[in-house]
Amino acid sequence: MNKHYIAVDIGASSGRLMLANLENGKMTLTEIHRFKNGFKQVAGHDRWDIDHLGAEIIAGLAKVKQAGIDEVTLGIDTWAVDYVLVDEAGRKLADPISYRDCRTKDAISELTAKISKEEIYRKTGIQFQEFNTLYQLYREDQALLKQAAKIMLVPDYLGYILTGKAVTEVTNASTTQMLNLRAGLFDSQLLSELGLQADKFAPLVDAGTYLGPIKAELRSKYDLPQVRVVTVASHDTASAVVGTPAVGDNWAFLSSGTWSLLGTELKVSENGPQAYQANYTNEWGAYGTYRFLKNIMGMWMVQCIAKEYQGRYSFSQLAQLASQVEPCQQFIDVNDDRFLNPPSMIEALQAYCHEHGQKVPQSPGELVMAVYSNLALYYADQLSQLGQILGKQLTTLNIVGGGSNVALLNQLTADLAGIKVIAGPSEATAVGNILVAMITDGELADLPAARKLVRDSFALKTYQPKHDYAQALVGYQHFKEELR
Ligand code: LFR
Repeated sequence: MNKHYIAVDIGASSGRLMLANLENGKMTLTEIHRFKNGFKQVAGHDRWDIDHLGAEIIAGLAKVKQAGIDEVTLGIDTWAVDYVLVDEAGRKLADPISYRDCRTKDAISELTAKISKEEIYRKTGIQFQEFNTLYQLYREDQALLKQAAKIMLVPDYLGYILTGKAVTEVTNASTTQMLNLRAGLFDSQLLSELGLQADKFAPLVDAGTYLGPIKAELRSKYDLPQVRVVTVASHDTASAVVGTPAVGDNWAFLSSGTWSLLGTELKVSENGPQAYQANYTNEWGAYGTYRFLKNIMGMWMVQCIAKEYQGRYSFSQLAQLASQVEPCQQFIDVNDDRFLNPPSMIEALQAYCHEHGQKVPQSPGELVMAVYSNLALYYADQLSQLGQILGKQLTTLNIVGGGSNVALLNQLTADLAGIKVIAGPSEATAVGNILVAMITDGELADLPAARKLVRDSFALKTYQPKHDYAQALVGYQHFKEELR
């Protein structure tokens, strides 16, 4: 009988349950349920509605049962760094605060006055981002933190409400910037800076660990199928990298969603001085790998623009309008902090261009082209830096995730970076989530076999460099130097 696999994949703007089957050596994916996600100001902070996410997973599972499926294996992945504080009785103490909330402003400089940046990077190999769990916990309400029996990262918490079993999965836990690269455990010095002990976290487990069956009471109350929950690579980016159809050793990946995560997979971490200077991160991957990458502002900027136009334009309409505008008309540092959570992205972009004496984009097409051009310029710049740090020539860029559907951006990236781009699958995160569950079940041998299955199952599109933007690249380099 065919086994059924479900990926619960929740990003910052939407979540979905995807059903996968293996047939004739190919994976097929069907979307069973989709729902919105987002944070809202509640009790003074931007918060996620975690109960809503739990309820949507249940609603999706009820649909699975209605489709006549009685037994599934399920994995959960979400964005990283955010956590739920849970009391002794297993109840959440508050809705989790979003990493985009401004509470962590200046927390890096405060904490690193006590323990240096170099030391933290040497220990963890993780990039400095104000939103890392380390700084969120540093700013946490101390009374609430004291009351908490456990600190659970978001996907671990969702697994916990389904099964009653609590773990801390390492691909996601590494993004806290609190794991020690060498010891493979929470770093005791960093914990003590926060006044915490390691037992505030559930035991660490690797991606690909069986968690448990869904609680019987949930099954009977909501008429759900039998569900075996597997702890997969619970960080969405870790799952996306597993689901990247890469071959050979000279590939880079770009996981393109709310964030653009650009990097490569390493077997040995790289936390030397160059990586530190460039603020590259060594997030732990499935099967002993590392995601050596950089966070780039990503589709978030376009999502915000689309929202401001109140749904008048779809993403493909925006891309169509942008394609009528000449690229690279202004240089913007897309990773400027002001774009992290501005009241208006359109105004933030326009103010940036105005301040830097650049042409101010006005129409939706101009705004989106300004974003796409500067994402692609950033990618090109980072790809050459990545090659330099690792001392190797990267020859292929695999773009995966929802953003891999934007042909205009794929071509611009191939042109500006002078690299072959292979786009797809757009559902790499759900695919990677399921691949780890399949390996755990012995349906697939290992990571190379899993990636071969991705290549055999999904249509990929290749973009070769076509246009010469040498002048734009030189202009961008000057601009970046001036910013330094
Ligand atoms: C992508 C992602 C990134 C992480 C950011 C915040 O969805 O997980 O990898 O840096 O969200 O959690």
